[in-house]
Amino acid sequence: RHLLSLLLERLNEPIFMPKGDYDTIYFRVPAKYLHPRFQPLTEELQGASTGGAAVVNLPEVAVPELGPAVELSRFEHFSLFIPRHRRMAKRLVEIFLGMPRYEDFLSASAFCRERINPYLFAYATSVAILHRPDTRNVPVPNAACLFPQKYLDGSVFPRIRMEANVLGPGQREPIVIPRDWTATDLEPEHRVAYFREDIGINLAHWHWHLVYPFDGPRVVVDKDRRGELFYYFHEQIIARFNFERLSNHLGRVKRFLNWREPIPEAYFPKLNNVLASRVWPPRQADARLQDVQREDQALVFDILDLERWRDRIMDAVHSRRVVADSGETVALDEVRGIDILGNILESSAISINRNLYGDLHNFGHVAIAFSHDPDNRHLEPFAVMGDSTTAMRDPVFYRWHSFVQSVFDEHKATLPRYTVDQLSFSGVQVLRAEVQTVGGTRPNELRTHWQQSDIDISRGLDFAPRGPVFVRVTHLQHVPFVHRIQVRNTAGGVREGTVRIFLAPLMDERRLPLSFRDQRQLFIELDKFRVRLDPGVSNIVRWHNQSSVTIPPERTFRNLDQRPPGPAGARFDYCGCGWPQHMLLPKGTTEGLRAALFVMVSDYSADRVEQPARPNACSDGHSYCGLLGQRYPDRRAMGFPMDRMPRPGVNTLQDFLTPNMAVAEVVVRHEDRTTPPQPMP
Ligand code: CUO
Repeated sequence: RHLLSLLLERLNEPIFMPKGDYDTIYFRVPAKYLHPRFQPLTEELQGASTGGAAVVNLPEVAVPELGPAVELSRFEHFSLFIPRHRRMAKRLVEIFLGMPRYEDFLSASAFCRERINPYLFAYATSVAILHRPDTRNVPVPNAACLFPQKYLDGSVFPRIRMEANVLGPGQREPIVIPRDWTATDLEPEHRVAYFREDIGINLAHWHWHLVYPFDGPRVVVDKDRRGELFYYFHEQIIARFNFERLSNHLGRVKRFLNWREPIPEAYFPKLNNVLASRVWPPRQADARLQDVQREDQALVFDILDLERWRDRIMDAVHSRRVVADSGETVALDEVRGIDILGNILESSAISINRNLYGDLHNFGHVAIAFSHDPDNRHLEPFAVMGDSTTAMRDPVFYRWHSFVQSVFDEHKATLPRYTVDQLSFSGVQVLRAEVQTVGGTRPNELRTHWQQSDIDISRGLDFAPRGPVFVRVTHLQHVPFVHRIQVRNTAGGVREGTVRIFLAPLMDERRLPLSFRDQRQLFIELDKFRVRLDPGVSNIVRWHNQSSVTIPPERTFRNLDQRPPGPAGARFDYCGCGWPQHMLLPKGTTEGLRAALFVMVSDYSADRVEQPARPNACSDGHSYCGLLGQRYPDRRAMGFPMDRMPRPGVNTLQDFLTPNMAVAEVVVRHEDRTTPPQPMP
């Protein structure tokens, strides 16, 4: 087990308490590292027997001034959306990145662990692990294992403590969390709660924001096309959520446009902040946003500020240029426009002009998150929308992000349409595309059902007996399937192509055919990969779990440092960013939801990005996450070829097709059965 991971476990227990699943590691640190409350114990601790546990002596390092990072108490929530917290996180990340050697980083972490808010500490340490060259092979611990209280029903914890205190590791049984634990179907939005509250989806979102922080030292923020990836990842989340809604007879999400109107969607998260023994505040139906006056968070802004930023950004989009901080005008063109706009709108620390365009998306999260107590009169912390770990649970997340997407769409609508020439791949035709479900009798039928998985949350349980304690959750799953694609190459030589596979619903909420204009925005990416095309006909076979969108289930449900490391660069590298495999497909319906499977093979010589191959670049989920420490591995605009308005004369998906594309009609059929937990590596 990795020492850094041990430092991130059970963060309310002081460092000198034994670590590891069975108390096998004991950290001995300089007395001055300890919390002042525990320093009188120093002598006792130095002489104490470690009961056979391995002792790790951490050398004393000179830790620079922690500055603002110590201002957040142990018992508060931490959120990057709040500028005061961003400054704390930035300072801490700077300190960790600045430690010359790995051992110094480890020791500085131990020092900070005793003084810093646990969520802030875990965030900064995880960012540093991802960005230090010497910790490339260190797994970033699974946040659901460290902080189960941000993912699981609060009522689990007393039950699990009882289990762990009374029964030994061999006798414990998983605590079963039912599928419906936050609401009932009286609330229509609850029909898609399994998506909003999915552990894997929430982990993917948390991890994405860990890999692409919008604030922090420049090396952490300033990454290739990060603004565009912010656009694309969230665009895909909305498309996937809409697909899920159509699978449950709900209309597509309504954008949250008028911020003075009440929000009809309520949300009662039932999460406990066990570190602080506080619940996450709910939001009643018809709550209204108000001006935020949270002096406690050094945070004061008005709804009018949001509206002003929105209008300025819209002006920029429609005039196709932005004004940089320096006063210089920069075009929002087809190459860099979306990236510049993404950084402005989010906003990130590399926004071209934060004074003018503000911090719209982040402050929208904050305004919604404080709607229950905007001036701190009740001393309530922010709600789930205030933390990227929990934000996706709330129905309003999707309404807010649909608004954000609509600004990006306005920009995309100003760009030239793709011409037939830009879409084609000369000499290459896709003859046929289909999917085959394992055990299925008909082609082009995808199948989903429910499945249980166990997750060990013992590392998130402070002051509890050691050894694994499992909770059993129920989530969506699909039956394994394979893509079969037939491609003919008559170009007169070997060619290389990029296969791009998308899926979109065929019918809208009224069960009428979707126009291509609308359907275009509902395509979810299923896979993208490179192929070699020999002259003649190639038969391409691609499995569901090879998808460039997803990560394998063990990365969602396991803390990966528990398993023996695989060969470097192998499939089981330690990267948690990516969509969970079990949520690759929408649920579909019992009668079978009709959908369009779209397959395109583009010319790899135009897609290719020149860069040295690098082991452990976290390549599994690259469609939504890019490659760690490298450029985004596809030169085309993200979402290509569905990202722009279609050329004139194209009214249907069929009209859109060029010979290197094919469409198959598929159905996604859901069976209401639940399978037991599957063994994982
Ligand atoms: Cu991911 Cu709003 O950006 O939560």
